[in-house]
Amino acid sequence: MANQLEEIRLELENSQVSDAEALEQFRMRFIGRKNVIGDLFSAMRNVPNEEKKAYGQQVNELKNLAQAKFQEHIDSLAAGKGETEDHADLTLPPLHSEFGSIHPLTATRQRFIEIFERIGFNVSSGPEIEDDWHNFTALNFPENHPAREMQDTFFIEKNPDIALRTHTSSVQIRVMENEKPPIRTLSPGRVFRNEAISARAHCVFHQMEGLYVDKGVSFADLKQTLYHFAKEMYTKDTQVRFRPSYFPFTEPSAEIDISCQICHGEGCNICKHTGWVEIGGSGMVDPNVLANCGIDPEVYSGFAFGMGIERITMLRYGIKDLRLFTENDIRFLKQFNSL
Ligand code: 2NM
Repeated sequence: MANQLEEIRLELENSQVSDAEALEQFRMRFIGRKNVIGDLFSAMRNVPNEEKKAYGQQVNELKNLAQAKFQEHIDSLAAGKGETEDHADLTLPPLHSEFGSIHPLTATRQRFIEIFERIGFNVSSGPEIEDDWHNFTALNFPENHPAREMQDTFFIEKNPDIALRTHTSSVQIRVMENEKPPIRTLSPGRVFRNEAISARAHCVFHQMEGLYVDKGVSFADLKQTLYHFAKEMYTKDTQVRFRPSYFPFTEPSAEIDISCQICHGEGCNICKHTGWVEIGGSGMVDPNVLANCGIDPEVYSGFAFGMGIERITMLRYGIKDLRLFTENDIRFLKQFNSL
């Protein structure tokens, strides 16, 4: 008896119906008058009294299963019909398809490039896995500089020194080694630093570096170029200020601040009530760096700058947490679908 119940259950589970005729056969065997499940109910009188209850329950379950399967077969035949016979129902609402959109970091990078291409810059790229020379030594980093430590840089091999680049200045070293001035180039790309992930830091982020080397390039050129950039990337009334700073690869060096885009100088959390926010660093390329790349510092001079694309984007759209860029939350991303 138990065997027979199990056999019918398997038959139902495995049943497949490919056309109307097969559906009718299924109906006759499991649903119609005088079906196999009805026979099982009739057989109840031969079941010992103490087993009747359990038996009845199992047969009932089979009856429900048969009904569910029958409906499933009807549905799948109906669905298939629309396709094979090509009778599209033009009254149905359209299938909703979501189009992807430009990621805000991509939009900022593209705008950055657009602004600088108009003043004669090209775009350069280079490897994300760098050697010590291009990432540190050519950039005038001293032998004992803390950035060369394992806790700041992801090394692939410590000796010979192969690491994930910590900035795209390494790309600009490659450009200076391979090309003659005038050089006007932008180097966008992923960079890697061994940092804990937070709202303000990530071990992978994107940089945009710029480099202009020619005869007679001065700090005035640096300032005017970055004024122009700030007004184009943000608004025409954006103010720029330079604060003295230090980098191994530039002399003199300056941090670049812009007037706060959130409060316009009124004072807010973003600018910590100073009215100014830092967008990057800059400076005149150190003569040692030019010489390291085979460019005569007695003839040529240059300026360079570096910015985090995440930071520029956060200020542009008022995004408060860096992690939003990599979480791929559609609710965040779809807000940029008009870019
Ligand atoms: C910065 C700040 C200041 C920079 C220097 C160079 C190179 F290759 F010419 F030496 N490229 N980028 C530079 C200068 C980068 O990032 C905060």
